[in-house]
Amino acid sequence: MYKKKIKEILIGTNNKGKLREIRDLIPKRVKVLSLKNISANHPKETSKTFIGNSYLKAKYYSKLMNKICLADDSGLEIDLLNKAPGIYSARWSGKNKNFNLAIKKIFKKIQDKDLNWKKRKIKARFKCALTIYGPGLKTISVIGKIEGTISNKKLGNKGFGYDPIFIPKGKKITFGQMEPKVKHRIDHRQKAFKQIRKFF
Ligand code: ITT
Repeated sequence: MYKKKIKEILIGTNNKGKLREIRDLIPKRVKVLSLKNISANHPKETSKTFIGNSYLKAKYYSKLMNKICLADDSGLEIDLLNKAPGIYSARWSGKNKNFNLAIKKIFKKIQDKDLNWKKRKIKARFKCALTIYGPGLKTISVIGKIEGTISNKKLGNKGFGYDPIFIPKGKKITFGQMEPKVKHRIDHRQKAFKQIRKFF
């Protein structure tokens, strides 16, 4: 446990969707800084795990800005695809971060494995690793996940990334069709954040 509560934090992400969601999770009394207007190079995500990559990003941006930093590494695991895209979830969208393309790639790979997939439940989960790294602080890393299935078509335009094809367990609609506040009450990021909320 930290002796002092964190009063100011840099969110080490270039993903606007994540930034919006993390901002919503952090108590309003905490000053949130972002990488907006900072033209920094991105660190290479060389780890094979979500935790490893969240650690590497938090350390990189913390050292760059000399601030306490919270970084997120997340992604979608599809069991039929041996947990792909997993840590490569962002990379599947290419240089232009085109998630229509990434989703098409997912549908194609699932189709290649099973022609009847639209009649089956394709199990998947979102995972989110969060790391807090900062000068004079003990580094903390946590992980949260939410189980679900892959929708057989893209549905909804709320959220970001793979939200239009992920149906959380026990629900009938995709994250893309859900009101953000409903998604944020149950998702992987919220489950990870719950474990570090006490530091704020
Ligand atoms: P930073 O590294 O700068 O944070 P990034 O987008 O490259 O941004 P990741 O390497 O962690 O981040 O990639 C995770 C990808 O997984 C991200 O681009 C999303 O498309 C997807 N993803 C993660 N959480 C998601 C969520 O809640 N809803 C939809 N897609 C999500």
